[in-house]
Amino acid sequence: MIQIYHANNTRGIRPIWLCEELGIEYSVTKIDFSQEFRRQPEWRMMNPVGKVPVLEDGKLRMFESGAMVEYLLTRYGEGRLHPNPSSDAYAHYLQWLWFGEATLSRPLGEIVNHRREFQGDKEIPEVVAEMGNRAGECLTAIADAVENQHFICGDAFTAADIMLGYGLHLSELLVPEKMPEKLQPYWAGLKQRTAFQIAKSA
Ligand SMILES: N[C@@H](CCC(=O)N[C@@H](CS)C(=O)NCC(=O)O)C(=O)O
Repeated sequence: MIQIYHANNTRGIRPIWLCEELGIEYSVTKIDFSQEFRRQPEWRMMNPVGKVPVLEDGKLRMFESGAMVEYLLTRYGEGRLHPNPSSDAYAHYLQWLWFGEATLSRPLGEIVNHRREFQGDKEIPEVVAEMGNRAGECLTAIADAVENQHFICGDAFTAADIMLGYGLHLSELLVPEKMPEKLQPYWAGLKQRTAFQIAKSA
C-alpha cells in the first residue's frame, strides 16, 4: 500500500488529496516536523534535504510532492484528472501544475523558513513583505485565470487544482490579505471538496 509521510499543513496534503480523489488506498504516517527530527540521518535517508513529504509505494521512495502527484496519476489515474496529453489543454494544465509549486509555493515557503530561522524580533519585515508581494502576484494571476470558470483548466477538476490548491491553503494561512476577492469562488469550491478536507486534517 502507498505510504505517505506527512506533517500538518505540509505538502503531504497534495498526494493525500489526490489519493482521495482517485480512490487509491494509502496510509499516512505523521512525522515530527521539528528540525531536530528532520536533521537525523534516519530521516535524511528518506528525504536527502530533510523535508516533507515522502511517499513510498512498495520499494519505491519519492521526496518531491509534484512528482508524487504525476507518478500517482500516471500509475493509477487511468486517464483521470488531467487533459489528454496530446491536446493543447495539456500544456496549459502542466503550466499551472508546475506554477503551484515552483512559483506560488516558493515565496510562501520562504516566509515559513524565514520565520523559523529568524524568530521574534530577529524577523526582517522587508523580507516577509517581499515574499508576500511575490505570492500576491501569483494569486492575482490565478484569480484572473479562473475568473469565468470553475477550475484552472475550465469545467473539469484536475490535478493542477490540487497543486494550486495547496498553495492557496498556505496563502490563506500566511497572506490572506493577498488573496483577491475574485479568487474566492474558485478557492471556496476547492476547499469544500471532501478529498481536500480529509487531506487537510490527515
Ligand atoms: N518542492 C518540495 C518542497 C518540500 C518542502 O519545502 N516541504 C516543507 C514542508 S511543506 C518542508 O519540509 N520544509 C522544511 C524546511 O525547508 O526546512 C515538494 O514539493 O515536496
